[in-house]
Amino acid sequence: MIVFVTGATSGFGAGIARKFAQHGHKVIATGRREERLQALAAECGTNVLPVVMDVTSQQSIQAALDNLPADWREIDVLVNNAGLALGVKPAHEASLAQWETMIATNCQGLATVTRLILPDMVKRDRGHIINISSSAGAYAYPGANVYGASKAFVDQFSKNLRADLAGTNVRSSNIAPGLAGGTEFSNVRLNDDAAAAKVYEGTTPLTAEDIAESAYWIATLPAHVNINHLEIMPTCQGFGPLFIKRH
Ligand code: NDP
Ligand code: 8X3
Repeated sequence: MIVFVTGATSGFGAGIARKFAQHGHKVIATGRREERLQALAAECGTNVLPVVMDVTSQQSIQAALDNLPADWREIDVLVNNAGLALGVKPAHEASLAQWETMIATNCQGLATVTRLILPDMVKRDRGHIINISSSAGAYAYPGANVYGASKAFVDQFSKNLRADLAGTNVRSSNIAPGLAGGTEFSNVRLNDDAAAAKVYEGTTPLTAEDIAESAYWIATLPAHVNINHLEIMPTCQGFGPLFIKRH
């Protein structure tokens, strides 16, 4: 298979790229940090093609696709993983610029990459879109405001792709992970490495390898099987009570 992974410079995306490459698939590993992509390609060998791409720029995505070598063009699996949370302030104090970046990356970017890759999948009547949303798309928590809403977009977009792709052999799946450590997610969100490390203190969170395992399983099921939605949490994570203000 040819697998196109967004956000392969770190965390889940790098884990997913490694997993598919280790199993002999060709991986187009994309992201903004070129040196990370080069290191991944050096580690994994010729199965990994490093391609610099910013999902917030349609021009960058189009250039990445236009410049693919001839034998890397028939993308079988698109893993829409690139994404980020910025900040944990309540909505009335949050940064508008950070909100814009999250929407541009997690919603607009994911939709644009999909729109530019999907037509060829439909033409070939073969392909698979695997989106990475989050438990934050389904469960509200303080400070998740736009991040959680952007992941709810990913959940619903994944389902609506299923509706549009009905009658084709192109699959659409959504993975919604809960707390996952060993990635740069909290470093980016909090912009403070010490605070980021504290998020995982005393927990055994999900890992990039766990998510890669799930993505690989979803993509290698028989062609007639479509996993619509897969919610995964670490065993240490559960549900809290609804908040009640008492006077
Ligand atoms: P990381 O911060 O480790 O990885 C994020 C990746 O997204 C990086 O490779 C980064 O690459 C890429 N990215 C960010 N902005 C852009 C952009 N504009 N263009 C291209 N690539 C971009 O985090 P995780 O691996 O933890 O997160 C991966 C996905 O999983 C995200 O969508 C996140 O929301 C989601 N998620 C994470 C969870 C967690 O607890 N860790 C749980 C649930 C979901 P670069 O900066 O080089 O461009
Ligand atoms: C990342 C998981 O709980 O930090 O999407 O929002 S959480």
